[in-house]
Amino acid sequence: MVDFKHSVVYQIWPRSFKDSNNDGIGDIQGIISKLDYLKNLGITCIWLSPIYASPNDDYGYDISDYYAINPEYGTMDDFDELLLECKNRNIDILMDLVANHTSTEHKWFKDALNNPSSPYRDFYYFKEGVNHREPNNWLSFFGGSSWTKESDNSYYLTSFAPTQADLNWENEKVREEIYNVMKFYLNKGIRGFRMDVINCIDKKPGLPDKNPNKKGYQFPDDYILNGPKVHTYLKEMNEKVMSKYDDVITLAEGCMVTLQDAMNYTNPDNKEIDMCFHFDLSTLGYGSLGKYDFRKFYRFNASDIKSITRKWQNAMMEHHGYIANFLSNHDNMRHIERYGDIKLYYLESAKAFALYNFMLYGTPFIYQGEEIGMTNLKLDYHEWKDYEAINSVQAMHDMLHVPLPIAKKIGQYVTRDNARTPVQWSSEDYAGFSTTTPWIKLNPNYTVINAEDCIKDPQSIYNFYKKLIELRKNNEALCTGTFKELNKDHKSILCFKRSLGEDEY
Ligand code: ISL
Ligand code: CA
Repeated sequence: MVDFKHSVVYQIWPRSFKDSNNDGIGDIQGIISKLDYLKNLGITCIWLSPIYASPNDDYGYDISDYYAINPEYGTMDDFDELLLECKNRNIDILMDLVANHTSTEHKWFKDALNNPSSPYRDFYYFKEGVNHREPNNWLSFFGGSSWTKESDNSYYLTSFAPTQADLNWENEKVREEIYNVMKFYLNKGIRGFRMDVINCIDKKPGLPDKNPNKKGYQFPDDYILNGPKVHTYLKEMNEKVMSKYDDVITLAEGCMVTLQDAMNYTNPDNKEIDMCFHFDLSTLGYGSLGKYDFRKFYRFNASDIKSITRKWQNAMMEHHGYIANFLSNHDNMRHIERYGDIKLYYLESAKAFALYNFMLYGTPFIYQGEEIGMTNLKLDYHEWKDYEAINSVQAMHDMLHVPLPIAKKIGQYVTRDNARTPVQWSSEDYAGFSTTTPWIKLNPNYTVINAEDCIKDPQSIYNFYKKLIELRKNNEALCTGTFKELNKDHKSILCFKRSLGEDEY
């Protein structure tokens, strides 16, 4: 067992990790078959993106039953087997806790919808419309209104996809239900949770219009992000759930966490959670409306990376908060191309950024495939699977009057599908991921970029990651030592020192 400051976490997005029964969809038995690969890489912990029952409108982030495994991925027995096989190898598991919303297919929501006196209506935000319009002007994260119509003049809040209904955390029964889910999986032996958009669970009371004088949908920003009660709920969750178990690891995900929010969530004195992601790197070059706001042309330079690094590292030194560091995940194009240059410097890009991520203070996360240098695949519009991309392209067209061909080009560049193509295990047919056509297009470069070849080549990206992980695991200074930047004013070189006592890197 390894504590969170000494963990090295590997994110698995199960649908594209490894298919065991050759239906083209990754699954739990597929994960089990690759545990030795992960053990060999040296990781200590897996973060499993959602594997619960789901209609898959948002690939598992729309949960229809927290207590059931998506049959495409296997059964609860398969999951128990995964737990056991991980335990045998001293690998921890973090599950994804998606508690800001459920799928509209969840039995709570269905009851709320079908039965006017259902107690579950208060599990969600149902509200009357205003002047034949939505109850307020909030913009959804995925484009368009945050409200979905129930009937003529009644709506429910859906801050992400229209089939992801926001849960009302004011209702203490909702909180109890979520705590029960957490206990169910902790009792099975998982180590903890990565908490999906957990900074979104406190909505501004009364749900008022954002910027009421402006026209069109407005991003609700501080009306739904990092509200004061997020802290209240996390403290309660800690008291009722985490504190009852030994060594639980918790990680908050949520876009637009400010430095102060993050420090407050993770300061151990506050008894909330252990660590937090920030998105300052992944949102570099975005306009104020987020990923699909192309008005800054996704441009940035080395100084931007330096100042973001400085800001977060220094904050942790000063405020006793703690972050997890990542470069790629299932929500963004792969970083090797976003921050690096694969035409001129393929290996160098992968290695330089890996070195950066592993030498920082904060727990390093790896996203499946980055350790073998997988790249983005520019999928044609008709091949897209990502709801966010499909809807945002439409929203760019409708709201900002961007011509569709241009909107699609932007979508192709930033779509989450880029990071969701199947993991390239070998140069065999279907990249050794499956023996049939996968659910999403496979990157044809698997003949040259694949795990099997990487493992054999001592100079490969994979072997570089392996060395970095080993280095980090065996050197306390790299895990808990201080951070000090050395050449602050240099325009392009980032240089810093990690130290603990005499030990300096
Ligand atoms: O992708 C983003 C920024 O690049 C974010 O806006 C992202 O949508 C946000 O951080 C929330 O992501 C999480 O919750 C979503 C789900 O679709 C994502 O996959 C998940 O990581 C809703 O559950
Ligand atoms: Ca399968």
